[in-house]
Amino acid sequence: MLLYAIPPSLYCAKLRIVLRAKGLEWREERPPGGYGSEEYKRVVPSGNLPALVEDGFLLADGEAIAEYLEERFPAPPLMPVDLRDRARMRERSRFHDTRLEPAVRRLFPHIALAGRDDTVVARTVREIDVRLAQFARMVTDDLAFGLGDCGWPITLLWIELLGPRMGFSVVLPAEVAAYRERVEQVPWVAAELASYLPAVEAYLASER
Ligand SMILES: N[C@@H](CCC(=O)N[C@@H](CS)C(=O)NCC(=O)O)C(=O)O
Repeated sequence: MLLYAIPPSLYCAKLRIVLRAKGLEWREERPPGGYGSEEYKRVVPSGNLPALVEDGFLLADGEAIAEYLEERFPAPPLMPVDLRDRARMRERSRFHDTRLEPAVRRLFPHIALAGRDDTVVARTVREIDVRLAQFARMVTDDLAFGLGDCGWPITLLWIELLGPRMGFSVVLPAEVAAYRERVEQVPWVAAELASYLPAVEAYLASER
C-alpha cells in the first residue's frame, strides 16, 4: 500500500492510526512535485493528503480511506456493531473533522510571530474552547476505540503544543481530558503519537 503523506499532516497521522490498528503495512511518499503541486493533482485530482493506492486503486480523503479500510480489512473492527453506535462513531469523527480541526488549522498561519494577528488567534481560541465544551457533552466512554477516535489525539496534541508557542492556554474540559487519556493508551495511538511528535516539533521549529 502506498500512502501519499507529508510528515506534519494531521489527517495523515489520523489515517496512520487506522493502518496501525489494522496491522497493515504501507510505504509513504511525499506528493510528487510537493504539497499543493499541479504534478500531484495530475495523480490525485483533488490534491488531498492523505491519498492511498492499494492494488492500483486510488482513493483520497482520510475519512473515505478509513471507511474503505474498515470494510476491506474488517478485523479488528473499528466500528461498533449496533446501528446507533455506528452512527455515533461517525458523528464523533465528523465533529472532529468539520468543527475542531478546522478551527485549530486556522491558527497555522499565525504560528510565526511575523504573520500573527492576535485578534484572529484570540477569536479562534475561543472557538476551540466552545468546540471542546460541546465535545465534552457528546463524548461517552461506552464505545470501544474506533474510527471516530483517530483524529482526536492528533488534534489535541496540536492544541497542547501550539498554546505555549502562541501565548494561549486551552484547558481541556474534564470529560475531554479523561477521553484523551483513555485514547492515548490505545497501543496504535501511542505508537503513532511517538513517531508523529518529532514531525510536529520540526514543523513548529521551522515556523519560528
Ligand atoms: N477531510 C480531508 C482533509 C484533509 C486535509 O485537509 N489535508 C490537507 C493536508 S493536512 C490537504 O490535503 N491540503 C491540500 C489541499 O486540500 O489541497 C481528509 O480527511 O482527508
